[in-house]
Amino acid sequence: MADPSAGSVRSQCPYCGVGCGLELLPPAQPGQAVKRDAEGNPIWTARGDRQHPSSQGQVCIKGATVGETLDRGRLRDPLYRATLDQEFQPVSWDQALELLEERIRCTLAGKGPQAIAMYGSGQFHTEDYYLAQKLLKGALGTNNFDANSRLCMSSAVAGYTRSLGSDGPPCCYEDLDHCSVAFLIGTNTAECHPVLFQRLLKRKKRNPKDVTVVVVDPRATDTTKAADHHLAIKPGSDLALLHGIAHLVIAAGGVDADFIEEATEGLADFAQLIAAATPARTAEICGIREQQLREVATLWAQRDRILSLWSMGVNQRREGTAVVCGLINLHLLTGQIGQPGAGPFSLTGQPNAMGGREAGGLAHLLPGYRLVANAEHRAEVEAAWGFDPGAIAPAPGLAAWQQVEAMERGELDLWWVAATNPLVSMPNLERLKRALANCPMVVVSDAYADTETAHYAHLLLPASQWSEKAGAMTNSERRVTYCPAYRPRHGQSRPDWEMFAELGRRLGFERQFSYGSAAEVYAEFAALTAGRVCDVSGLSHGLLEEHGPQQWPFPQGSAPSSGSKRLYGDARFSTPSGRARFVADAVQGLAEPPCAIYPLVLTVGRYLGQWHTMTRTANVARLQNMHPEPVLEIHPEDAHRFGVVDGALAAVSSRRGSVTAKVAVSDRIRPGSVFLPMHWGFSQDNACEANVLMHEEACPISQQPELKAAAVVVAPAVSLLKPLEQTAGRLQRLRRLLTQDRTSEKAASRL
Ligand SMILES: Nc1nc2c(c(=O)[nH]1)N[C@H]1C(S)=C(S)[C@@H](COP(=O)(O)OP(=O)(O)OC[C@H]3O[C@@H](n4cnc5c(=O)[nH]c(N)nc54)[C@H](O)[C@@H]3O)O[C@H]1N2
Ligand SMILES: Nc1nc2c(c(=O)[nH]1)N[C@H]1C(S)=C(S)[C@@H](COP(=O)(O)OP(=O)(O)OC[C@H]3O[C@@H](n4cnc5c(=O)[nH]c(N)nc54)[C@H](O)[C@@H]3O)O[C@H]1N2
Ligand code: SF4
Ligand SMILES: [Mo]
Repeated sequence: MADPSAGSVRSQCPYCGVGCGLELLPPAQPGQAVKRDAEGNPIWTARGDRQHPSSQGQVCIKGATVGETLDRGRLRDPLYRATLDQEFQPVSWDQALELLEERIRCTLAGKGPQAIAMYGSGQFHTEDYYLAQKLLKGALGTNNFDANSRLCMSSAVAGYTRSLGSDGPPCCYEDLDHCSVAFLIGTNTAECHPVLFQRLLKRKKRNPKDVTVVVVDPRATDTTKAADHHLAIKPGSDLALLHGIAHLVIAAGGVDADFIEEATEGLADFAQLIAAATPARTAEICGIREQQLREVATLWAQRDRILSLWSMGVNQRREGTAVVCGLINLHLLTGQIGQPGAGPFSLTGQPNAMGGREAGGLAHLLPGYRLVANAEHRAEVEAAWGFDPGAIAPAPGLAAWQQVEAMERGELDLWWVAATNPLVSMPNLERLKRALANCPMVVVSDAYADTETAHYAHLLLPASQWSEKAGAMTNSERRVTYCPAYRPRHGQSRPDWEMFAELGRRLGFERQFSYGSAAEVYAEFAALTAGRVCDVSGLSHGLLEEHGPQQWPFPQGSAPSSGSKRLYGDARFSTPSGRARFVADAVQGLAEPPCAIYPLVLTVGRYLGQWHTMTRTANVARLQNMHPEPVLEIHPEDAHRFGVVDGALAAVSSRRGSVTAKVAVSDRIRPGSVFLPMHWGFSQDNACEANVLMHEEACPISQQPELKAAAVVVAPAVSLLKPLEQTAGRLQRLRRLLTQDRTSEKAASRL
């Protein structure tokens, strides 16, 4: 019998940061009809790759259906309009790049490089990220490159750096098999990192006593179903909780004195700070019973092999960095780091958020975990890139929301948005929309046509996406996977890195931007990481293709599969003294606490079957059927108090605006809190622009906005409030835009 997997290819799933291995089978399988999506496009079938060490053949519903998302609704040609009230017209790539080049030259000669900014994405491949850095930070002389990772991982980056001296998650997925306590804080792992959650759940089901699961989340979620202890704390009280646990660990003598003595500094200040974090006070601030707190603190004091996992419930806070450091403090106090089953493990959100950090993908970073503010680092990168000394500006560039504020003040001439959809995902959306009106040129490179951000663009550049371009991605456990181009590029689309390289050449940097392939780009990046914490100088596309995914550090000359599972096994950290630091931050709480007018705390998160702004997942019937609409979760007491009824509509209002959504009354959420999903932007049927309600106040250290909490009020509504953008004019324009693409005619007719 013919091998059913003949001609299959291996890659990393392009959705979440678990980074599962996928095996992709061509549309035509021996003896079977060609598989097609609802519009007749041939589709590749995805299944778990058994050879991938991170996921060992497992896959969730998003990964399994990714093949159905790759053709529908795609942007096919470059499109341009001089002003937002005009219709888009197709232009050639040559014209599109000339427009960009002209704008850049004109801005450089006028306002200078600071008037140019790019907002990129953890969904870039590493090669895209790397060349975006080189173009903006090296060639143009502006550090105004930031990414949606600012909304996602920047508190983790800042927290690791403050506590351990460098970014870099020290753990690996195998730790889920070894830990005696899994401490899940601010993560709905079951829905957002499903394959990791299943790995833990399987172990728990096999032998419930083998691992104790603690979940800290104001809501009961699918994740809390596995919990031995669910601490449903008040939103934003995590730091108080962590300090309270530390207080009890010290009181119980549960500290690892040898580890503290040999490997840490700063305990005295920290111990002094948390002396006031008594159990009674902590339980009150967190809104939990003292007994619950004591039980969980006893685990920290007594158990070995404690693994903590966290994501957005921690990072997306005005005190996000402080909470990350507060969690690392507990690991330092108990010596739970660098050993099997132990350590502070941030689960990255996007498939290549990690690669982005390695490639310098935030406004204060340079490739190889280097810092813009460090003169030596700048000189190393300038020399490697072949730019004059001083080419890289010495100050960090504008972080994501600072770019918006700069537009508001009329200081940006060009805002280039690539592989992210900020008109859904950024906070304070109405303010963002107003700011955009002040920017003379907004460029959007996206794989799909009907993104909300496209409505605010002058120039749309069609991007080839995962499966159409070769590149590397790094998952949460520092494992790099080669992702081959196995399908033809859609329409006239081009990989992001190719756009950046061609623009670099057009701007006169022929030598710096001439590459024959993505493999050459990767080779240059990899060489630049030699000797750094995230050393991948021994990796290449060729090695990854031949030997499969590899974990870093992987210095030049390393043998395949010799990458380190864990960092800091020797208890030497990346600080100048080699010691990890206790960080003593006082508790602040929410930036916008509830008040008499807005008495509820809204939190915004995710559903298992939807991915962010739904440009891909809305195309899959199975996923749409799982989550046909956005739903407001509210506790029965609050529903009664505000007069809203299960299944009816409610208006949710904050200081910044209102949205409507269907109500689900549920005692799974804490009284005083309500929940909305982030997914439904204004161009979706059932639009519910949750981020209209959210504020932009951010952690002062990481600049990550508090996207997990805003003060709101809820009231019954009689009809769905349609976002302003859903007017006939805009929809008609979008319909034309979509029909540029033959395969999307049906999508357009749905509008
Ligand atoms: N299905 C799916 N999976 C995804 C994504 C997706 O869009 N869809 N996106 C990926 C990306 S980029 C990311 S960043 C991750 C995000 O992954 P997660 O962080 O797990 O997901 P969220 O739903 O944003 O938020 C997690 C939880 O934080 C809780 N929370 C809210 N406020 C607080 C608080 O004050 N304290 C605590 N302790 N918890 C709080 C919420 O109730 C929620 O259950 O998911 C990744 N995986
Ligand atoms: N209130 C609230 N807001 C949030 C969050 C939250 O929890 N609460 N989460 C935040 C977080 S953690 C994140 S990560 C963001 C996510 O928010 P976004 O980044 O805005 O979400 P996506 O829908 O993933 O956007 C990715 C875009 O890139 C396009 N794309 C896909 N592949 C490619 C490619 O190869 N090249 C190019 N050029 N384009 C491509 C897709 O079509 C899509 O338009 O949202 C943030 N916003
Ligand atoms: S768990 Fe994440 S990486 Fe794995 S298949 Fe699902 S979406 Fe893809
Ligand atoms: Mo994210």
